[in-house]
Amino acid sequence: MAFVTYETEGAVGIITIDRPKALNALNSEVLDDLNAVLDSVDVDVIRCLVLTGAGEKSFVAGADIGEMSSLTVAEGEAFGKKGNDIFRRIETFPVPVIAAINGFALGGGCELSMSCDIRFCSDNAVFGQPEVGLGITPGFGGTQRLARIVGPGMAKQMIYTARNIKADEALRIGLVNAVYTQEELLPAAKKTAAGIAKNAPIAVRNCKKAINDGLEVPMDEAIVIEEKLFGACFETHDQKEGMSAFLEKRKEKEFLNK
Ligand code: DAK
Repeated sequence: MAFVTYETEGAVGIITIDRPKALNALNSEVLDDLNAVLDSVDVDVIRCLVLTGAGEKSFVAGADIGEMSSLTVAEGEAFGKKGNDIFRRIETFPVPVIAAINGFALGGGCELSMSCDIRFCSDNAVFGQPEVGLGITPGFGGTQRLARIVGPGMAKQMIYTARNIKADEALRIGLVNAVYTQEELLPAAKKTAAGIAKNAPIAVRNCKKAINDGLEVPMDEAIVIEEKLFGACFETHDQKEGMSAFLEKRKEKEFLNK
């Protein structure tokens, strides 16, 4: 793949968008490569993913403006669907995905980070949805996910003004979970990913699904979603192992993802 690399460290997979000449902007090829990398993740082995951008300046500086500039209405819709399908795939991916945002996260870059479960950023990170300044709306889920993450008032302010915000403000409004120096960012993301990977994988997956699916429906239905996914953990090897370890007062647990 030309624009996306994938490596593993134990049960953690690290996906890097690697198109630094264009500040990792998302063109169709990058999106295709990202989709192909997700196809290649062995979710029987990998228990958490980290998604980052190559270089020290940018996570993803948005959808590729050059490619978008001459799209017809039909092509624009198709491009939006391509991105949306991949971002939704990340959002619903069986294992958690941590975005390690190492610089610009503008437009499609901010939207990509918001499709991840957890966002960490470096102190030079810049977030924004500049689309209305380009004559378009956010097209990769920005109007929907930003409002859900930071609330409608703040999302509307960011989107209508097209104003960028820095890492400290992103932290203050809850767009990111934590801010690190550039050097500390990737190690911190990997450390958190490794911590997640140590826990019972079926339980972690079910938590992701319960939170995601539950947020889409009224509370009475959400509680039923939780009940089902809670129940589904029982009779698994990992539920028995986790509880046996507690009862036998031993620290070592061997979670087998079954
Ligand atoms: N697209 C293409 N190339 C980009 C790019 C982008 N988004 N961002 C940067 N680049 C390229 C620059 O053109 C430049 O290329 P060369 O001129 O060297 O060939 C190279 O990356 C370095 O950029 P700069 O020279 O501009 O670097 P600076 O440090 O001076 O500035 C910057 C960095 C991030 C502030 C600046 O590059 C910038 O403002 N970039 C554009 C940021 C932006 O507006 N991003 C949002 C894009 S809009 C939809 C689907 C999707 C979307 C919308 C609708 N549907 C189909 C419904 C999503 C839209 C967006 O994401």
